[in-house]
This record gives sequence, C-alpha cells and structure tokens, in this order.
Amino acid sequence: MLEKISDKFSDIVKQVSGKSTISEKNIQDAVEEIKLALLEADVNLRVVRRFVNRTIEEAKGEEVLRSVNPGQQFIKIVHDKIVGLLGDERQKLELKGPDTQSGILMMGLQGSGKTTTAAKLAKQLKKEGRSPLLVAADLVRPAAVKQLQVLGEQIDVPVYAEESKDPVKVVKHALAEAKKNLYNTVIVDTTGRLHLDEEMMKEIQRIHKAAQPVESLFVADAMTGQDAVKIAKEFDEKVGITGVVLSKFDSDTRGGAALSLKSVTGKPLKYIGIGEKPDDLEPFFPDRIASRILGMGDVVSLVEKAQETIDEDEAAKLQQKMASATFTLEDYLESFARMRKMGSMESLLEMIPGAKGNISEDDIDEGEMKREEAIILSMTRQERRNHRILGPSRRKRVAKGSGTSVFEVNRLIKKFEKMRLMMKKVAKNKKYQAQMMKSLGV
Ligand SMILES: Nc1nc2c(ncn2[C@@H]2O[C@H](COP(=O)(O)OP(=O)(O)OP(=O)(O)O)[C@@H](O)[C@H]2O)c(=O)[nH]1
Ligand SMILES: [Mg+2]
Repeated sequence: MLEKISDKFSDIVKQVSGKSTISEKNIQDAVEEIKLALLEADVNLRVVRRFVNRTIEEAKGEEVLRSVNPGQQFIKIVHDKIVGLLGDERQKLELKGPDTQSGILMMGLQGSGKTTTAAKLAKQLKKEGRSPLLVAADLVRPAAVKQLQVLGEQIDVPVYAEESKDPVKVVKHALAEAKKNLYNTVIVDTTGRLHLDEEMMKEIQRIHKAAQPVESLFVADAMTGQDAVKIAKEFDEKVGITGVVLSKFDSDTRGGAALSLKSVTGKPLKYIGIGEKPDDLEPFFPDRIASRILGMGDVVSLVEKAQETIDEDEAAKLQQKMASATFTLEDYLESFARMRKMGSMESLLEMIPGAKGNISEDDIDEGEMKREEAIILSMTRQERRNHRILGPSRRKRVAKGSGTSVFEVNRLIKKFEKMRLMMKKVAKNKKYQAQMMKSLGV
C-alpha cells in the first residue's frame, strides 16, 4: 500500500528533518522533489501546483526559518498540507437514526468493486448494530445477483433479489420489504459499465430517484489514478454523490486518486478497500494516510488494531518484562499467536515508524515464523526461559527435534538476541516502547 510514494517522501523527510538550519534554497529544492513525487503518483496537475505554492508560501514564513527545528517544522507543514489534500477529517456515513430507513446506493464503473464493497459495508454496519438489507439491482451481468447472494450468505446479511429486468422496480420492492421487516439500512448494488454512457447515467438516475439514498457512494478502483477522479466528478455532476470508496487501495502504490479526489470533486473519501474479503474495508483517516505517505508510520492504526486483539493486563505484564529485559523465547513464542490474530506481519510492519530499516523482510516471512515456532517448541521449558543454556549439543537436539538445521537454530537465537537488544533500547524511550511492544504482538 502506497509503497512508491512513501519511499519518495521518506527520502525527502530524511533529508530535511535532520537539518539544524534551513535556507530558502533548501525549501525550494525539497518542494521541487515533492512536486515530482506527487506528479509521479499521478496526482492532478492543478492540485500539485496549488499544493506546491501554498507549501512554499507557508514554509518561507519567518517562524519556520528561524525556529529551533526548521526541518521538522517544514515536515509538519507538508504533513498538514497532505492531510488537507486527503480531506482533513474522517468523514463518516451520514445515516439516519436506527428507527428510520437509510438507503445507500453503490455506483461505479465495471469491476470497480461495487458488489464486494456493498457486502463489506453491510458487514461493517451490522457490526455497528444496524440491520442491513442488500439489494441486487445489477440485472445486466448474468452472475451479478448470484454473486451478491453468495456474499450475503457469507456475512449473514439478507439479500433482496427477484426475477426482473427493471432495477427500479427491484429497488422499490426492496424498500417495501425492508420497511416490513425493519431493515434500517438498504444497500443497493448496481450495474457497472465499461465506459460512461448515456444509458448508464439515465438508469442510475432513475435508480437514485427510486432509492432516495442518504448516501450515494461512488466506488473507484484506486489503481486507475486520475481516471477514477475524472469519472467520480462525472457521476457527481450527473447523479450526485455523497462520498467515494477507493477500492483496491491495497494494490495502489502511488496514491494519486486518494490525493486528488477531494480537491477535484469536493466530495470526501469515506472508505478504502484493502483486500477481497468482507472484512477488508477501513474508514478513511486522512491523517493516518498522510503519515504513511511521509513514511512516518501509521501509529494510530496500529495501536487500535493491537488493542482489539491484546488483553490490556497481559500487555502491561509483558511490557514490564520487556523493560527489564526478561523477555524470553517463551514470550516470543506466545507473540506469534498474537501476530497471527492481528493480520499479516507485513501489513503491520508498514505501520511501525522506523521498522522498515530495523526489521528485514526475512524477519517477517510467515514460513519462517512456522519454522521458528517448531524450533522453540522443541526446546525444554528451561531452555525457552533461558536461551543462554543452549550449548552446541542442545542446539543439535533442538534442530533434530524440529526438523530444521543447527544453522537455523543458531539464526533464530541470534535474531532473538538482536531483538532483545533492540527492545532494551526501545524500552528507554517511553513513546516508542508501547508501539514496539504492540508491533511484536506483545
Ligand atoms: N485486492 C482487492 N480486490 C478487490 C477489492 N475490492 C474488490 N476487489 C476485487 O475486484 C474484483 C471486482 O469486484 P466486484 O465487487 O465484483 O466489482 P463490481 O464493481 O461489482 O463489478 P461489476 O458488477 O462487474 O461492475 C473482484 O475480484 C474483487 O474481489 C479491494 O479492496 N482489494
Ligand atoms: Mg457488481
């Protein structure tokens, strides 16, 4: 997610933030690089120009150049400006109270992710206590109704479907059905077309009129960059949209669509799709994405994610262990299970500031995790609690027992020692302590 643009910005941040004095020329150079990075990310040219001008204007202010830490001041300005581009605050869906019916209309081009997103949203809203009904109003693509029904079954949300050629009729019937059965959130999936055409717009306008949605969400494939923005604008002018969901954000390395959308359409980005599964939908938080773009790590997301899976007491106990450097292989073993619960290590790593350099890709290989687990499981309890007693013959035994090699056992122990050392260092810094603990699933 956002790897390309983040690499570029991380470099710029590194160059600038260390400087104790900063000249107008430094700012000019950094901004020039930012401009290139944004253009490469496929951000709308006009948006880039405005961004650059405003950043220069603000950065050249007296307060920045004369401040104690001008480099960081400058980065803060860039960060805030990016947050601004992304839309400032998180924008929630504006649904009515639980006793009133709220319609949500999904629209977009073919294959953009409407049907999948409809199901993801249904799942999320159900978790939030609403009672959703999915409506199969894509009557053009042969398998569309079935696709929604399968998804509905997966997430245990009812799907309204009927044999018909008229989506407007289907929507009307679905609304009546929802009223009767007290479904307060009606999510309508519609047909996607390859290109914008008159017929499509007319149909979606009719559906819109029938559904009277409180939210009309345009689902855009993030990877299509500026095209997604252009089409969103078109839909907004012809039908009216209330927000955008950027799907396939997990595969988007550049971020151009996210960075241009708000400025060009004036409409907020509400969610991002981060995978194909029903759980892979996240609210869009501009400040978190900005931090990720700048390579500053998405600390808040990480902490929240960790909190969902970690028992607070347990965390506090282990935090204590880490600070006093009594973290053992036994604790390390336990952390595997937690890491699995929290999702893939790779996605976690992206969120930890500074982790990219400190923990290598090898360290997070899931296959290796399994091997390490086997190695630790082959140790005696005593060995797990004090790895120092693992001399050559014990290591040999462990290698045999786990079906690995002495080389792999040695490597694990070396890595573990390196990790302990890192933890000790981190433990001195209160702020990073909590983050690092959580990053290790501890
Ligand atoms: N990686 C990834 N894949 C996604 C995401 N959202 C959707 N997809 C995939 O994109 C493909 C198209 O998704 P659909 O939901 O069927 O798209 P659609 O807009 O309903 O397509 P049509 O109904 O044919 O117009 C599917 O293979 C989805 O699994 C996402 O956030 N990340
Ligand atoms: Mg579909």
